[in-house]
Amino acid sequence: MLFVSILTIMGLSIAGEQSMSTGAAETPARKAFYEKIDGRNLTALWTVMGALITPEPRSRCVPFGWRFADIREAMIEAGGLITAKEAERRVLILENPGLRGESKITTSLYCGVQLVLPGEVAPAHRHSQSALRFVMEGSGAHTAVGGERTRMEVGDFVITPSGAWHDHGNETDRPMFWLDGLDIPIVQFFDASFVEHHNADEQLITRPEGDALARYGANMLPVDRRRGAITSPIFNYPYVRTREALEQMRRAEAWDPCHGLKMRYINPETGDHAMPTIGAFMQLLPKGFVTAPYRSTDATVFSPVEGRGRSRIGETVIEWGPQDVFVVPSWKPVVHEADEDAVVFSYSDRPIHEKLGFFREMRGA
Ligand code: GTQ
Repeated sequence: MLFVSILTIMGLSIAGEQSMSTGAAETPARKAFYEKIDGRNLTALWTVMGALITPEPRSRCVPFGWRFADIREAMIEAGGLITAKEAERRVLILENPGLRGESKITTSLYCGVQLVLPGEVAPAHRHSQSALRFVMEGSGAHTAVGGERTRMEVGDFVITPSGAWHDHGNETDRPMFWLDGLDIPIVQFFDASFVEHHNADEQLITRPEGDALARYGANMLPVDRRRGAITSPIFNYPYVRTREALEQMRRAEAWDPCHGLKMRYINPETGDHAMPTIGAFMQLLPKGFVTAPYRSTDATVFSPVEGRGRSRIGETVIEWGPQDVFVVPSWKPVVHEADEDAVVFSYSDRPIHEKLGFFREMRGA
């Protein structure tokens, strides 16, 4: 007898599949048994094993893209409805269509777009979650971390370490938009969330602007500094530097078939990723470049800074331009195609995959 069921196990829907991973049929006696043990909070492994231990990643996260113009329009409307101070953070969450209601763009990562209007302050707080900012529009609004302010420009990669006080402000005359990438679902999974609110809207500034970058981002380290922290001491990786490095490297014409030219942001004290839970990357795809198919276990969020093109993710094709956001789920093959020189930022949970031995990638398939 073919047993067809619709099961939802740990949020994983399996429709029309044999529920018994062993292929064992459901007899009346077995069914009665399952019902009996269910009342004791017991479940027979052989009825769920196939859904738990899968031959390859099966994710509810789906390929999807958001147009910046659409996000921007909604953000401006939000700007008329609530202040940054009242909201604490005026952010619209980019929710994966396969994960609605969970505040997730991938199974393990959060993505939002934050707006700070001229004259506003997003008040100081600190939390267990680590955050990255990727600047989308505006010039010169600031964030403060560790007693230092940094003014932000489009394409800058800015980080807020776990447990660090941070507040944002905009003393310019233009709105500022940035993408927020946080490890909220990871902290949630481990039930490890703490937050504190500062007694002042803005933290005390104790260091001159640019101090961290000079101290840690000039291929030198303070002489007596011995061991690096798990998060990079640099908290703004300016786009001008990143762009210049990519431009210099392109002259070598050493393209990776799957990535074009792809670099990862590092913690200069350890050589590891800049953040413990989130890996961040910037890649250059020259005009006309079509990548070889690539898949990896780390579901990845992409946001182009410059250029236009499209990405085929499995059967889904997503057209993209500057500041759009799209997501490639775990183990879905992706092919990128650049119509113009394109510079594309991305982030994923790769540091965790690597440390726990889960990371796998496949090139050309
Ligand atoms: O800027 O501190 O998108 O705490 C979500 C939570 C941004 C932030 C978010 C946050 C922040």
